[in-house]
Amino acid sequence: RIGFERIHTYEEVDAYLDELARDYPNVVSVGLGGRSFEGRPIRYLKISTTNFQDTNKPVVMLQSLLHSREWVTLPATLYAIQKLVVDVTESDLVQNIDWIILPVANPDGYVYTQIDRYWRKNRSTTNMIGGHCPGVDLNRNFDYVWGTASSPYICEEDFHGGSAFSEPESAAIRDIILEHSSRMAMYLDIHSFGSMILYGYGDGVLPPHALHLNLVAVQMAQAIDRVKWPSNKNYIVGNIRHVLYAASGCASDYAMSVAAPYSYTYELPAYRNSIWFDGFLVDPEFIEQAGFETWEGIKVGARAAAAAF
Ligand code: 0X9
Ligand code: ZN
Repeated sequence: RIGFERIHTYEEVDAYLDELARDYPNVVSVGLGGRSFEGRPIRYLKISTTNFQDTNKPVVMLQSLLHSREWVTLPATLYAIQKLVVDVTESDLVQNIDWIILPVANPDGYVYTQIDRYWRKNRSTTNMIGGHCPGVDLNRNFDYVWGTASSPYICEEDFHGGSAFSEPESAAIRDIILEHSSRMAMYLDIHSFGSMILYGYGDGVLPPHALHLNLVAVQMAQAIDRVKWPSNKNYIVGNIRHVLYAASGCASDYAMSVAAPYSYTYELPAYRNSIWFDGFLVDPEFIEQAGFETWEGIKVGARAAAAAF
């Protein structure tokens, strides 16, 4: 069991995954997606009441910490694990859906944020010039219109890397997506902050089912708004390019293009007391609330995606 009084470290999460696999061997197993640039295992939870390998159930994939400074996204996926595996409060969600949950999508970056809190990218040194500017923005490194709305400059926060999937972390996520592409109904890449549910594509081109994407996102947003922290603003829903900015090589766009019809970038709110806030930092009293609110949205989205599967 893991608490929500603080945000846990990479090592703690890693140990927790093993603990779950030990305590719930019939529903939980741990997958190894490969290794990060610095060699850390990229491990994810597979949750299935039947055998994960041979079933036709839809899969919902949740992911957090692709951007390492977006700490509050971690308790959001851990909360989902808690509800699906430990509490099992909504048994239909585990009966009808298989889940893939990747809590630390960028392990090296996350470990590095313990000393440099605002680090966003991974820690790859491949492109450094004169020992400066490590790191690739993993959410610009996927193969969907790669390199068209991102930075070619190594020091920029949205540096896209040498080529699509040049980074072991994005390649590992690609492989997880592809392995389950035929039954992936929903992919949620959880980020922060801004209170938004965004869908592709990052160049502003809408997929044929955009109205469905929008409808399900609105339903998710409404479910969250009903229970949200009162001083936080309502969620905004829309195409990334239309409501925020153009972005290429995003994980959620890649997932939608090859696998999941319902694919979103979920931007959690900033959870702070002070109005002089920095939205990447999280006041501890909001950690469980963040998990709870996000879960309200995930439930609605997962049920809709599974019903349409
Ligand atoms: O820019 C990003 O990577 C995301 N915002 S963040 O502040 N967390 O960095 C939004 C990406 C959304 N992209 C697509 N839906 N394509
Ligand atoms: Zn992000």
